[in-house]
Amino acid sequence: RLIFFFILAITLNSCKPEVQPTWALVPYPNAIEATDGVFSFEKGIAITFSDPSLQGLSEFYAKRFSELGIGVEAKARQTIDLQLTKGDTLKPQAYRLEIGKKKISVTASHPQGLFYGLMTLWQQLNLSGKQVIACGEITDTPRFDYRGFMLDESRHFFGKAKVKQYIDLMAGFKLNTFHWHLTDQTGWRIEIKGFPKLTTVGGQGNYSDREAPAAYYTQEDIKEVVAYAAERFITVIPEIDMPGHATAANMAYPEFSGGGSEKHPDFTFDPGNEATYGYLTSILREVAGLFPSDYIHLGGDEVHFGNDQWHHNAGIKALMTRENLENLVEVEYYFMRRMTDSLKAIGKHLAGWDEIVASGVDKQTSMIYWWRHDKVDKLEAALKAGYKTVLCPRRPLYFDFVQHDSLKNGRRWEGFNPLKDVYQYPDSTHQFTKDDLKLIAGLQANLWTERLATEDWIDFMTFPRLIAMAEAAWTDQAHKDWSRFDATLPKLFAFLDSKGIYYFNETDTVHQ
Ligand code: TNX
Repeated sequence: RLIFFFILAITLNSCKPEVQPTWALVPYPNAIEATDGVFSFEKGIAITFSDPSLQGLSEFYAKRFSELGIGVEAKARQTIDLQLTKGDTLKPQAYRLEIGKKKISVTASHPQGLFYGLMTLWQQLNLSGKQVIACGEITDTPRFDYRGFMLDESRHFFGKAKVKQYIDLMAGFKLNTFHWHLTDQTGWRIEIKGFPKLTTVGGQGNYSDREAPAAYYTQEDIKEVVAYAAERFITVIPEIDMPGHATAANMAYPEFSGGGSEKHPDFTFDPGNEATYGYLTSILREVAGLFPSDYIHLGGDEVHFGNDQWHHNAGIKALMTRENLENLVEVEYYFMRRMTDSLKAIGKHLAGWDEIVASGVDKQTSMIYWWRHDKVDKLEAALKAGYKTVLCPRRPLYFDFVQHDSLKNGRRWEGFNPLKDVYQYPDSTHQFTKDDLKLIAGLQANLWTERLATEDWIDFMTFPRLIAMAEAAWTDQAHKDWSRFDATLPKLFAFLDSKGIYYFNETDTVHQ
């Protein structure tokens, strides 16, 4: 009996208290080592740094910590020291966090890495609801460089305040790219000074209400959002969809319309009209001036919906003869190559949906967004050709799809997109080779808003799935753990409650 207790005592002792529950972190870091003791924020902290370029970053976090009731002084016994290392092996987004009892050191090779290191601390405080955190060392680097979210504001317009709220939440979970779908059939949402009717006429109406007054972002609004995102190390990639999904623009300037089909009238720009290229290039020049991003997304999707009238277009016929193009798909590709040249002249690279894979656009600089999950051959073709590729397959990364069988408002297509599928992507679906992984930039969730008219609805479709995607994009396959993530959900829900975000909770009994 005595021996039994002796063995039990030894066993209990060797199973030191579980470390994991004290780290309330999403995305979960790729290496954590706990040490004894705690660091307390209770008596206030100082944020110290020697590199003057870190002033803005330290002020950003001084504000964040103050919001949590923590005193941030110039001098305090407890310090968070920010270090930028030169010539370190740390990648720009990586960070090292050494949490001692009196001092925390955050080290990175780039301010973005420091931003994530500090975000880890902020999140630990936020999700634990305490001002005391465990000591330890975290060395962390994202699995994928690109971690994105796309919002469609053409079908419904949500406005600056909502977009900033999402950008802030994205930053909280270390996402770094906001893909802003600003133009489509329903509405043109970005002011272009050279063509004012794009917004005053093309900005009218939304998917629920064709009579709604024009809603759009002025160039000042855009600059404000881009700066807000930049402060959070989020790149904003604008999408100006072409040659399809152009109906709103064509309402404003019908002279550049290539027509459409019965179901999708005026769906395309006219590739057979030389003036179209100049028109679109001047639009893109203004867009380029507003977004520091290397890429502008030119869509390129679903052109077949609207090219019925291309068969009868004399300009297109002449173009085909002149350029030796055999069919309308080649016309589409020709258009994309021309517009890529325009982008190049403006100093930007092309991003586009997977329809453009075979177009022959520059493989060194263009980026493909693979969305047609049922066409894996398009993904394979993109990788084989050597294109940098973002994975945003409709299943499971389209958030206009419902996330539970009990839900009615939202899409389904051979199934739907539950939280767990989002979390387990891409490992559940693909086995990528090392060479593939060199080309895969990362993951992105897309929120199309045909059926989502209100802020509550977009929240409900986005959360908590976006947080699951954030972990799928950051945390290595070996460190992903669905049950750990699932167990963190109550904390995440409390956090979302504190931000006034409406979300889907599978354990609720009543939905919608
Ligand atoms: C396809 S994804 C589209 C969008 C729709 C979406 C709805 C893509 C490149 N085009 O225009 O909104 O499906 O799920």
